[in-house]
Amino acid sequence: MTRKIILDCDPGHDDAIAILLAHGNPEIELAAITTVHGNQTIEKVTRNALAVATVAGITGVPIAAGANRPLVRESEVAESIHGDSGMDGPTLPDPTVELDPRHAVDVIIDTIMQSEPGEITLVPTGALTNIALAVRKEPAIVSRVREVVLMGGGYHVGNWSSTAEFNIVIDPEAAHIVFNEPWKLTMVGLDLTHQALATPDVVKAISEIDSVPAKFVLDLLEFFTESYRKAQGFEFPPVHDPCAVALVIDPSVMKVVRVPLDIELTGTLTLGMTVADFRFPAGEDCTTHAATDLDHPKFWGLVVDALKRIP
Ligand SMILES: [Ca+2]
Repeated sequence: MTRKIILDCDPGHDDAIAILLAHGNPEIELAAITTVHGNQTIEKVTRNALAVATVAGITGVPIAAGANRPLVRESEVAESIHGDSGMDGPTLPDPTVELDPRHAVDVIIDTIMQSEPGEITLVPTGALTNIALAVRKEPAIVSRVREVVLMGGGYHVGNWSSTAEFNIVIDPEAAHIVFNEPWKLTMVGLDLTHQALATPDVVKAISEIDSVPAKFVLDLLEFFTESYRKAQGFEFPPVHDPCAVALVIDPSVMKVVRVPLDIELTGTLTLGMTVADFRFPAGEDCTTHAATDLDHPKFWGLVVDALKRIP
């Protein structure tokens, strides 16, 4: 059975690789790609999503633009990591794929409500603004999605502040809405994604694939490696977003624990922190989960295999 996902993203180097993993893996069907402000402005990340779809030959998948700013706070972008375009490094083709005229929030709602209950999995890899707006506009989506598997947060470490991760802290109110709905939610956060390093053996395996999408990924990783070295002192870059897609493909790719999670909205030092309560074993009524340990070879094996399948 293929798994149908809506990928809500802000491409973004690692978002682009998440799109390619979802497209190239035979277990996943992309029901829609929706974009949200984040790594760059909504105009830039939407253009990037269309460019990735063009490179990968993705057709027949609705691609729609969403929220241009957080619910409450001023916009913030991650230019230090992703550059002026939001996806610096490769030469971006002029998109040949058309943008869906609907708002991303309506595409999310329409796709879920027109599918069977339990058919759609939401995979957000950016700020949670679109998902929060969709929940408020059509609360019935909460019981209809199979689960939410998101990249964001972290229970030990932040990257945009000492305790908060970028996707969460740029729109903490949206994250608060999404984490507190009673759907099954899995946080693939920094504790996990900082294990998903694009090490030299990974780059070598991708460089042995002779295709335009593989070359595109190499160019993305070259820029990403340099920006993570300069901005955050990583030797090899953590490639966050495809980890969430990988968990949907193969649950054995990482360990996940059930744990109560909530979003800090009032802390002076901890705004946007994803607070995990590890004091007691979580009860059956707890719907939130956190990813802890990655099988690095298995994860990158999925990415390389997907790239080999995209001509
Ligand atoms: Ca992202």
